[in-house]
Amino acid sequence: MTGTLITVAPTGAESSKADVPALPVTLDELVTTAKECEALGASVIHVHIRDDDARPTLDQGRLRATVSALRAATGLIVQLSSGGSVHDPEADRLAVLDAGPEMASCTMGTVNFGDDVFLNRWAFIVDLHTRMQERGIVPEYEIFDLGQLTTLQRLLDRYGLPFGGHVHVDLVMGVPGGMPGTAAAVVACERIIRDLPEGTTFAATGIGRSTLPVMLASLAAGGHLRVGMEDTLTYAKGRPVESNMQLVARAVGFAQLAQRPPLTPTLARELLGVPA
Ligand code: KMH
Ligand code: ZN
Repeated sequence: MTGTLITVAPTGAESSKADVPALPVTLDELVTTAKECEALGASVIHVHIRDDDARPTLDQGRLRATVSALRAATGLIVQLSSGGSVHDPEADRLAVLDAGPEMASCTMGTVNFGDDVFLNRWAFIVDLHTRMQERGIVPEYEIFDLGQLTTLQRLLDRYGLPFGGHVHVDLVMGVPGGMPGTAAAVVACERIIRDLPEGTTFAATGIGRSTLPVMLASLAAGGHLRVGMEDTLTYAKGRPVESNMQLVARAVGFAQLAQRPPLTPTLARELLGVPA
């Protein structure tokens, strides 16, 4: 498949609505954003949700309502974050799978995360992976550092392929504490990804100012793209991001220039092994 999978990560768990008023935090804001990003060319939405005070939450009722609202209003593949925020306990992160997403993220190791620690013990990773296999949820393996690709290899060797049989990883680059958001790091990851099961695909996102180099390097290396206000709040020097749509539109433009136009949600489902 020669197109580009474009995932939008519109909200995240790190930025506050007070600091970033354009961040979609209510269900209405999220659904509107999702529809507009789909119309522009996104095919997957990576979802973190907020409570009534716009604080990150993993509330089960809200997660379920979010999944059904996004599925009713769009054709996007709905991927819930099992990463949550650095403060969320493992039990709540595992319970995200109970909300019935088609996909969920699954981070492949512990990483320093700015001044915090994003904890992902091996036993927790195994739990997430095997529960997703049992429930028919397709994982996206989040990779914050090079060695986490080796952890993924070990996971697949010991516990088998994910539901759907296709392996898809997302390189989250430029987190303070993780791998750098550089073209050299994208290429280094791509070399290791070749040792993963045949057909493994990857997307990449660069946090902050690494957005552009990572996006260009990923396209050049045959990878896909994740963009959004979870990762990027500055569009260009001195220009705050106005909306998630602005970031998706830029990614679509680069993908078209690279002669790899955005995949529709239907083609994205085929690629990732997500049932229609
Ligand atoms: N919010 C970060 C601590 C994921 O969504 O799976 C973790 C994160 C990864 O965003
Ligand atoms: Zn996330």
